[in-house]
Amino acid sequence: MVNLDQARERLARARSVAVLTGAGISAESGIPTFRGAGGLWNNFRAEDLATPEAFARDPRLVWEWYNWRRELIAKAAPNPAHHALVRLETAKPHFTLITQNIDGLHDLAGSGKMLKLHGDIWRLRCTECGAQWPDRRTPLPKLPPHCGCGGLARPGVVWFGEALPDGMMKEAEHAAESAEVFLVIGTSAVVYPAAGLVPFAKQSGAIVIEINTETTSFSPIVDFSFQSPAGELLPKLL
Ligand code: BJW
Ligand code: ZN
Repeated sequence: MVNLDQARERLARARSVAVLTGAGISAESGIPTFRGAGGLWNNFRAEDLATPEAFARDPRLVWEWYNWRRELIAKAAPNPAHHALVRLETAKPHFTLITQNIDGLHDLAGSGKMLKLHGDIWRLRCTECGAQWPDRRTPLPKLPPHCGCGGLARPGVVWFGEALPDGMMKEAEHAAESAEVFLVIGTSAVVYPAAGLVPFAKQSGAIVIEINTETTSFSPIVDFSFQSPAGELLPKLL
Protein backbone atom coordinates (compact mmCIF):
# COMPACT_ATOMS: atom_id res chain seq x y z
CA MET A 1 0.00 0.00 0.00
CA VAL A 2 1.95 2.99 -1.31
CA ASN A 3 -0.17 5.50 0.55
CA LEU A 4 0.37 3.77 3.86
CA ASP A 5 4.13 3.66 3.30
CA GLN A 6 4.17 7.37 2.48
CA ALA A 7 2.09 8.30 5.52
CA ARG A 8 4.23 6.08 7.74
CA GLU A 9 7.37 7.81 6.49
CA ARG A 10 5.95 11.30 7.14
CA LEU A 11 4.93 10.28 10.64
CA ALA A 12 8.29 8.64 11.36
CA ARG A 13 10.15 11.81 10.33
CA ALA A 14 7.97 14.20 12.37
CA ARG A 15 9.27 15.47 15.70
CA SER A 16 6.05 17.27 16.52
CA VAL A 17 2.75 15.39 16.37
CA ALA A 18 -0.77 16.28 17.46
CA VAL A 19 -3.70 13.87 17.48
CA LEU A 20 -7.44 14.52 17.59
CA THR A 21 -9.55 11.54 18.60
CA GLY A 22 -13.29 10.95 18.60
CA ALA A 23 -15.76 8.24 19.54
CA GLY A 24 -14.65 5.98 16.66
CA ILE A 25 -11.36 5.16 18.40
CA SER A 26 -13.33 3.50 21.20
CA ALA A 27 -15.76 1.66 18.89
CA GLU A 28 -13.54 -1.44 18.81
CA SER A 29 -13.61 -1.42 22.62
CA GLY A 30 -17.39 -1.87 22.38
CA ILE A 31 -18.46 1.71 23.12
CA PRO A 32 -21.11 2.99 20.71
CA THR A 33 -20.33 6.11 18.69
CA PHE A 34 -22.79 9.01 18.59
CA ARG A 35 -23.51 9.16 14.89
CA GLY A 36 -23.53 6.64 12.06
CA ALA A 37 -24.37 2.93 12.14
CA GLY A 38 -25.13 1.82 15.72
CA GLY A 39 -24.70 5.42 16.92
CA LEU A 40 -26.18 6.44 20.29
CA TRP A 41 -28.18 9.21 18.69
CA ASN A 42 -30.10 6.87 16.45
CA ASN A 43 -32.00 5.99 19.63
CA PHE A 44 -31.83 9.26 21.59
CA ARG A 45 -32.16 12.85 20.46
CA ALA A 46 -29.07 14.85 21.47
CA GLU A 47 -31.16 17.83 22.44
CA ASP A 48 -33.22 15.64 24.80
CA LEU A 49 -30.14 14.53 26.75
CA ALA A 50 -26.89 16.36 26.03
CA THR A 51 -27.86 19.96 26.72
CA PRO A 52 -28.06 22.07 29.90
CA GLU A 53 -31.75 22.65 29.10
CA ALA A 54 -32.45 18.90 29.10
CA PHE A 55 -30.71 18.57 32.47
CA ALA A 56 -32.65 21.48 33.96
CA ARG A 57 -35.90 19.93 32.66
CA ASP A 58 -35.29 16.38 33.89
CA PRO A 59 -32.01 15.71 35.74
CA ARG A 60 -33.02 12.16 36.60
CA LEU A 61 -33.64 11.19 32.96
CA VAL A 62 -30.31 12.65 31.89
CA TRP A 63 -28.54 10.89 34.77
CA GLU A 64 -30.15 7.56 33.85
CA TRP A 65 -28.61 7.87 30.39
CA TYR A 66 -25.19 8.72 31.81
CA ASN A 67 -25.44 5.99 34.45
CA TRP A 68 -26.18 3.45 31.68
CA ARG A 69 -23.24 4.70 29.63
CA ARG A 70 -20.91 4.63 32.68
CA GLU A 71 -21.81 0.97 33.21
CA LEU A 72 -21.12 0.18 29.56
CA ILE A 73 -17.80 2.06 29.54
CA ALA A 74 -16.70 0.48 32.84
CA LYS A 75 -16.72 -2.91 31.12
CA ALA A 76 -14.56 -1.68 28.22
CA ALA A 77 -10.80 -1.84 27.85
CA PRO A 78 -8.44 0.18 25.63
CA ASN A 79 -7.86 -1.35 22.19
CA PRO A 80 -4.74 -1.44 19.95
CA ALA A 81 -5.41 2.12 18.72
CA HIS A 82 -5.32 3.58 22.26
CA HIS A 83 -2.14 1.60 22.97
CA ALA A 84 -0.50 2.72 19.70
CA LEU A 85 -0.97 6.37 20.71
CA VAL A 86 0.90 5.73 23.96
CA ARG A 87 3.83 4.35 21.94
CA LEU A 88 3.71 7.36 19.62
CA GLU A 89 3.73 9.74 22.60
CA THR A 90 6.86 8.04 23.93
CA ALA A 91 8.61 8.25 20.56
CA LYS A 92 8.05 11.96 19.85
CA PRO A 93 9.72 14.97 21.50
CA HIS A 94 6.54 17.04 21.02
CA PHE A 95 3.23 15.26 21.27
CA THR A 96 -0.27 16.43 22.16
CA LEU A 97 -3.31 14.22 22.44
CA ILE A 98 -6.54 16.13 21.99
CA THR A 99 -9.62 14.04 22.64
CA GLN A 100 -13.33 14.67 22.37
CA ASN A 101 -13.92 11.43 24.26
CA ILE A 102 -15.22 11.39 27.79
CA ASP A 103 -14.75 7.63 28.31
CA GLY A 104 -11.29 7.66 29.96
CA LEU A 105 -9.86 4.88 27.75
CA HIS A 106 -6.83 6.99 26.80
CA ASP A 107 -6.07 7.31 30.54
CA LEU A 108 -6.46 3.57 31.04
CA ALA A 109 -4.11 2.87 28.13
CA GLY A 110 -1.47 5.05 29.79
CA SER A 111 -1.54 8.25 27.73
CA GLY A 112 0.01 11.13 29.61
CA LYS A 113 -1.22 14.68 29.54
CA MET A 114 -4.15 15.13 27.23
CA LEU A 115 -6.65 17.82 26.38
CA LYS A 116 -10.12 16.47 27.16
CA LEU A 117 -12.15 18.97 25.18
CA HIS A 118 -15.54 17.57 26.19
CA GLY A 119 -14.76 16.65 29.79
CA ASP A 120 -14.80 13.32 31.58
CA ILE A 121 -17.73 11.02 32.38
CA TRP A 122 -15.89 9.86 35.54
CA ARG A 123 -15.99 13.32 37.08
CA LEU A 124 -18.98 15.02 38.67
CA ARG A 125 -19.56 18.72 39.22
CA CYS A 126 -21.88 20.52 41.64
CA THR A 127 -24.37 22.84 39.96
CA GLU A 128 -24.49 24.98 43.14
CA CYS A 129 -20.95 25.41 44.52
CA GLY A 130 -18.95 24.32 41.43
CA ALA A 131 -16.98 21.62 43.31
CA GLN A 132 -15.63 18.82 41.10
CA TRP A 133 -14.67 15.30 42.09
CA PRO A 134 -13.90 11.90 40.59
CA ASP A 135 -16.50 9.14 41.00
CA ARG A 136 -16.06 5.77 39.28
CA ARG A 137 -18.93 3.96 41.00
CA THR A 138 -21.20 1.93 38.71
CA PRO A 139 -24.07 2.07 39.10
CA LEU A 140 -24.28 5.29 41.05
CA PRO A 141 -26.09 4.50 44.30
CA LYS A 142 -28.67 7.28 44.01
CA LEU A 143 -29.93 9.21 41.00
CA PRO A 144 -29.53 12.09 40.64
CA PRO A 145 -26.36 12.35 42.75
CA HIS A 146 -25.78 15.32 45.06
CA CYS A 147 -22.79 17.26 46.36
CA GLY A 148 -21.82 17.51 50.04
CA CYS A 149 -23.29 21.03 50.01
CA GLY A 150 -26.70 19.60 49.09
CA GLY A 151 -26.54 20.89 45.49
CA LEU A 152 -27.45 18.76 42.49
CA ALA A 153 -24.42 17.15 40.81
CA ARG A 154 -24.05 16.86 37.03
CA PRO A 155 -21.75 14.84 34.78
CA GLY A 156 -18.40 16.59 34.22
CA VAL A 157 -18.90 16.76 30.48
CA VAL A 158 -19.46 19.56 27.97
CA TRP A 159 -22.96 19.74 26.53
CA PHE A 160 -24.13 21.56 23.41
CA GLY A 161 -24.16 25.32 23.92
CA GLU A 162 -21.58 25.13 26.73
CA ALA A 163 -18.07 26.51 26.62
CA LEU A 164 -15.11 24.10 26.57
CA PRO A 165 -12.85 24.07 29.67
CA ASP A 166 -11.02 27.36 30.16
CA GLY A 167 -8.04 27.85 27.87
CA MET A 168 -8.15 24.33 26.46
CA MET A 169 -9.01 25.30 22.87
CA LYS A 170 -6.07 27.73 22.87
CA GLU A 171 -3.75 24.88 23.88
CA ALA A 172 -5.27 22.60 21.24
CA GLU A 173 -4.87 25.29 18.57
CA HIS A 174 -1.28 25.82 19.58
CA ALA A 175 -0.61 22.07 19.23
CA ALA A 176 -2.37 21.93 15.84
CA GLU A 177 -0.46 24.99 14.65
CA SER A 178 2.95 23.63 15.60
CA ALA A 179 2.41 20.02 14.53
CA GLU A 180 4.31 18.59 11.56
CA VAL A 181 1.80 15.73 11.46
CA PHE A 182 -1.81 15.97 12.66
CA LEU A 183 -3.70 12.69 13.06
CA VAL A 184 -7.51 12.73 13.03
CA ILE A 185 -8.90 9.46 14.31
CA GLY A 186 -12.48 8.23 14.56
CA THR A 187 -14.35 11.49 14.52
CA SER A 188 -17.17 12.58 12.22
CA ALA A 189 -15.72 16.09 12.68
CA VAL A 190 -19.10 17.79 12.78
CA VAL A 191 -18.96 19.17 16.31
CA TYR A 192 -17.28 22.55 16.73
CA PRO A 193 -14.96 24.00 17.88
CA ALA A 194 -13.08 20.63 17.86
CA ALA A 195 -13.76 20.00 14.14
CA GLY A 196 -12.19 23.36 13.26
CA LEU A 197 -8.80 22.00 14.35
CA VAL A 198 -8.60 19.85 11.20
CA PRO A 199 -8.58 22.67 8.60
CA PHE A 200 -6.60 24.82 11.06
CA ALA A 201 -3.80 22.23 11.26
CA LYS A 202 -3.81 21.87 7.49
CA GLN A 203 -3.66 25.64 6.91
CA SER A 204 -0.84 25.86 9.45
CA GLY A 205 1.24 23.47 7.36
CA ALA A 206 0.73 20.08 9.02
CA ILE A 207 0.47 16.85 7.08
CA VAL A 208 -3.03 15.68 8.05
CA ILE A 209 -3.72 11.94 8.26
CA GLU A 210 -7.31 10.81 8.78
CA ILE A 211 -8.29 7.34 10.00
CA ASN A 212 -12.00 6.58 9.91
CA THR A 213 -14.14 3.68 8.78
CA GLU A 214 -16.04 6.17 6.59
CA THR A 215 -15.20 9.32 4.67
CA THR A 216 -15.96 12.66 6.34
CA SER A 217 -16.40 16.17 5.00
CA PHE A 218 -12.68 16.68 5.65
CA SER A 219 -11.51 13.61 3.72
CA PRO A 220 -11.05 15.60 0.48
CA ILE A 221 -8.79 18.20 2.12
CA VAL A 222 -6.51 15.95 4.17
CA ASP A 223 -3.20 14.55 2.88
CA PHE A 224 -3.97 10.91 3.65
CA SER A 225 -7.42 9.44 4.33
CA PHE A 226 -7.60 5.81 5.39
CA GLN A 227 -11.00 4.08 5.54
CA SER A 228 -10.15 1.42 8.10
CA PRO A 229 -10.85 0.62 11.74
CA ALA A 230 -8.39 2.58 13.88
CA GLY A 231 -7.37 -0.49 15.90
CA GLU A 232 -6.16 -2.15 12.70
CA LEU A 233 -4.71 0.78 10.79
CA LEU A 234 -2.98 2.81 13.49
CA PRO A 235 -0.55 0.10 14.64
CA LYS A 236 0.45 -0.37 10.96
CA LEU A 237 1.14 3.35 10.63
CA LEU A 238 3.71 3.43 13.44
C1 BJW B 1 -14.50 4.72 13.33
C2 BJW B 1 -14.61 3.40 13.84
C3 BJW B 1 -13.40 2.66 13.96
C4 BJW B 1 -16.58 4.25 13.79
N1 BJW B 1 -12.25 3.25 13.60
N2 BJW B 1 -13.33 5.26 12.97
C5 BJW B 1 -22.01 25.83 13.65
C6 BJW B 1 -20.67 26.12 13.62
C7 BJW B 1 -19.92 26.04 14.76
C8 BJW B 1 -20.48 25.62 15.96
C9 BJW B 1 -21.83 25.35 15.98
C10 BJW B 1 -22.58 25.46 14.86
N3 BJW B 1 -23.84 25.13 15.19
C11 BJW B 1 -23.88 24.78 16.50
C12 BJW B 1 -22.66 24.91 17.01
C13 BJW B 1 -22.26 24.63 18.36
C14 BJW B 1 -22.14 23.17 18.71
C15 BJW B 1 -21.91 22.30 17.48
O1 BJW B 1 -20.80 22.07 17.04
N4 BJW B 1 -22.97 21.72 16.91
C16 BJW B 1 -22.84 20.90 15.71
C17 BJW B 1 -23.60 19.62 15.87
C18 BJW B 1 -23.25 21.72 14.53
N5 BJW B 1 -21.00 23.10 19.59
C19 BJW B 1 -21.11 23.34 20.88
O2 BJW B 1 -22.17 23.65 21.40
C20 BJW B 1 -19.82 23.32 21.70
N6 BJW B 1 -19.73 24.51 22.47
C21 BJW B 1 -19.64 25.71 21.90
O3 BJW B 1 -19.61 25.89 20.71
O4 BJW B 1 -19.60 26.71 22.84
C22 BJW B 1 -19.66 28.07 22.42
C23 BJW B 1 -19.67 28.88 23.70
C24 BJW B 1 -18.66 29.77 23.95
C25 BJW B 1 -18.69 30.53 25.13
C26 BJW B 1 -19.74 30.37 26.04
C27 BJW B 1 -20.75 29.45 25.80
C28 BJW B 1 -20.72 28.69 24.61
C29 BJW B 1 -19.86 22.16 22.69
C30 BJW B 1 -19.88 20.83 22.02
C31 BJW B 1 -20.04 19.75 23.06
C32 BJW B 1 -20.20 18.37 22.44
N7 BJW B 1 -20.60 17.44 23.44
C33 BJW B 1 -20.77 16.05 23.09
C34 BJW B 1 -21.40 15.30 24.28
C35 BJW B 1 -20.38 15.10 25.38
C36 BJW B 1 -20.95 14.40 26.57
C37 BJW B 1 -21.45 13.02 26.26
O5 BJW B 1 -20.72 12.16 25.75
O6 BJW B 1 -22.61 12.76 26.57
O7 BJW B 1 -19.51 15.47 22.73
S1 BJW B 1 -21.73 15.82 21.62
C38 BJW B 1 -20.85 14.41 21.03
O8 BJW B 1 -20.26 14.71 19.76
C39 BJW B 1 -19.68 14.22 22.03
C40 BJW B 1 -18.53 13.98 21.11
O9 BJW B 1 -17.30 14.26 21.73
C41 BJW B 1 -18.85 14.86 19.93
C42 BJW B 1 -18.13 14.51 18.67
O10 BJW B 1 -18.49 13.23 18.23
P1 BJW B 1 -17.40 12.28 17.55
O11 BJW B 1 -16.37 11.93 18.54
O12 BJW B 1 -16.96 12.86 16.29
O13 BJW B 1 -18.27 10.94 17.33
P2 BJW B 1 -19.26 10.56 16.11
O14 BJW B 1 -20.13 9.48 16.60
O15 BJW B 1 -19.91 11.75 15.54
O16 BJW B 1 -18.26 10.00 14.99
C43 BJW B 1 -17.61 8.76 15.14
C44 BJW B 1 -16.78 8.53 13.89
O17 BJW B 1 -16.00 7.37 14.08
C45 BJW B 1 -17.63 8.30 12.64
O18 BJW B 1 -17.15 9.17 11.61
C46 BJW B 1 -17.37 6.84 12.28
O19 BJW B 1 -17.33 6.61 10.88
C47 BJW B 1 -16.03 6.59 12.90
N8 BJW B 1 -15.75 5.22 13.32
N9 BJW B 1 -15.90 3.15 14.10
C48 BJW B 1 -12.24 4.51 13.12
N10 BJW B 1 -13.40 1.42 14.43
ZN1 ZN C 1 -21.80 21.72 46.03
